[in-house]
Amino acid sequence: MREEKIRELELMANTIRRDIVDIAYKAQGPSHPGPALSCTDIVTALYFHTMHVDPENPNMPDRDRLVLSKGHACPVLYSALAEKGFFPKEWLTTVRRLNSKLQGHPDMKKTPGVDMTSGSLGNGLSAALGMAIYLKHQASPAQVYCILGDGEIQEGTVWESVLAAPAMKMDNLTAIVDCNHLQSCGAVYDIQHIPGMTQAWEALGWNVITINGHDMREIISALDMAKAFRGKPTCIMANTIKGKGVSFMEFNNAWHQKVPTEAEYNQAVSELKEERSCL
Ligand SMILES: Cc1ncc(C[n+]2csc(CCOP(=O)(O)OP(=O)(O)O)c2C)c(N)n1
Ligand SMILES: [Mg+2]
Repeated sequence: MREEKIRELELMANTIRRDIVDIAYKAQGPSHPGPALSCTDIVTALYFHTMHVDPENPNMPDRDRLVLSKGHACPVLYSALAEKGFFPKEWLTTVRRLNSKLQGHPDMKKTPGVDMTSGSLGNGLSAALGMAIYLKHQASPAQVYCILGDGEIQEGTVWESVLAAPAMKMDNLTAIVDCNHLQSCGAVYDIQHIPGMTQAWEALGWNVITINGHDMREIISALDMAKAFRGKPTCIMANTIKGKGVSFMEFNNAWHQKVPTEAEYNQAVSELKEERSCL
């Protein structure tokens, strides 16, 4: 991929990070900035490089689908959808407000472009698998992507789909695990670490690719490989940093769902100040 395209994607990720910080400051209540910032580069690559979607026709039958299984990170999804043109950017100032189309967790009945309602952790991969089975049955070229948290995969329901998808050879399904090493109450390692997690997915029949989830070249190349891979679903293990991009939010789990003060908001915005080129 050309250097300019990578740079454009990085600048878009920066714009989306600014939106996330803005939402965190203006939303009615805590909006999970840390979890959104850890998967910003991945969501940017999906919407601005990989996924075939049409903002004018959000329900297009052959569109690629994204299930944000870690639904609490929805500010990143709302920003990407707004930047892509699914709805006006002004909506981003209404997150979590009464009667807003942008609620604290994604709602497919309220928000154009949201493919699956989520928020109750552990359910997204089964929904994504269901979509993949349907699309294959329709001989559709569409791909299904599902972003899971590394704490979320402690949920037993996730593993039913981890077992079922390879048995059904669902090569139109890509799971992306946002490995930021933290969950809401502390470090994944201290709470319920899954030893040999990569090998576990591999042993159960997945094509596993491990990447740095903030390196746009690695993300793009993994997504391209996943799309081309035949016979097995792909799992991208993305090593990330919770709060990535804002110095005082990085690695700091207080930002799982904290609202910034005015001074914190201003500092975050100044750290993310960078002009965006036209995509
Ligand atoms: C079934 C269920 N239990 C508990 C919660 C509350 N909850 C919200 S975020 C979170 C931690 C998730 O950690 P992880 O999956 O690692 O995502 P991260 O925030 O690190 O991106 C929890 C327990 C929930 N949303 N759903
Ligand atoms: Mg996590």
